[in-house]
Amino acid sequence: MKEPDTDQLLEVAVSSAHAAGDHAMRNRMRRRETEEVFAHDIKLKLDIESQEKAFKVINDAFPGHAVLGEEGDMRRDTSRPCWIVDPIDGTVNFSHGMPIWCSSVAVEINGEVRAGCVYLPEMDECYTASLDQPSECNGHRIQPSGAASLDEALILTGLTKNVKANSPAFNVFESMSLHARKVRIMGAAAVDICHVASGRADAYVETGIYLWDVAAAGFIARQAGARTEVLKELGEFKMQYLCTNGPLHNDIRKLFIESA
Ligand code: LIP
Repeated sequence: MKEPDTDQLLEVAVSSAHAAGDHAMRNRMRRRETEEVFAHDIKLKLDIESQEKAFKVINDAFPGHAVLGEEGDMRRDTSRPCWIVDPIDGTVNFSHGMPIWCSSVAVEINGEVRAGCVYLPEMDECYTASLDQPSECNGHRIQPSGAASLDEALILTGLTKNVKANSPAFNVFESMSLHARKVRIMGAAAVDICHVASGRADAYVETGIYLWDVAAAGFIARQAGARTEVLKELGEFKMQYLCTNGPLHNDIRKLFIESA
């Protein structure tokens, strides 16, 4: 199969993320219609509908490509270009009417991301990058912060839906909070990682995050000059993941590993 042009991949990633995000946004009065409810998470009807919107854009443009989405279709086909979609990252935020959520679309060829888009409809921000184009937010170049010492760092993290009493995530939170200026849980991993890419935050770390949460945003962050690392693979697309501005990487990695 002839490799598609990178500009075209980016264009489709952007259209697909907009199709998902705009659908959720237009239907936000239905944000409490649940498909499944868990103790610390929910799946919405709009998650599923928005993923269908994103997949349609991809399938129309590239009928031969594979798709992998948070909602259901769980195969990572590396024999052909594979699109990785999270139609609503930050579903709980979205469902409560908090504006921090996004639609995330990345495309991989031979297991490497070539283009990605993270779109925040309510914040009117669209983060993009491709192998040929730098990381941008709404068409403006972005870059990570230059913070080099932990005591000036703003670190973002999250709590997996499987959180339990005495979960290592609480130890990590405590230890980071005691060393950094602030630790925040904003509720949408892809948004957090884009904040590291654009210098609003200095690092993001989480255990139990999924490939579709990090595929586009991690690529955007790397193309902006940030550093990303899968600290541990946890199976079924789940992982322990770190993204930093670069200078803080080793210190935060060490702190995380010591406290997790
Ligand atoms: C969620 C995240 C959130 C994280 C959760 C979860 P969803 O994704 O982005 O920040 O802490 O582990 O994965 O379920 O809203 O797409």
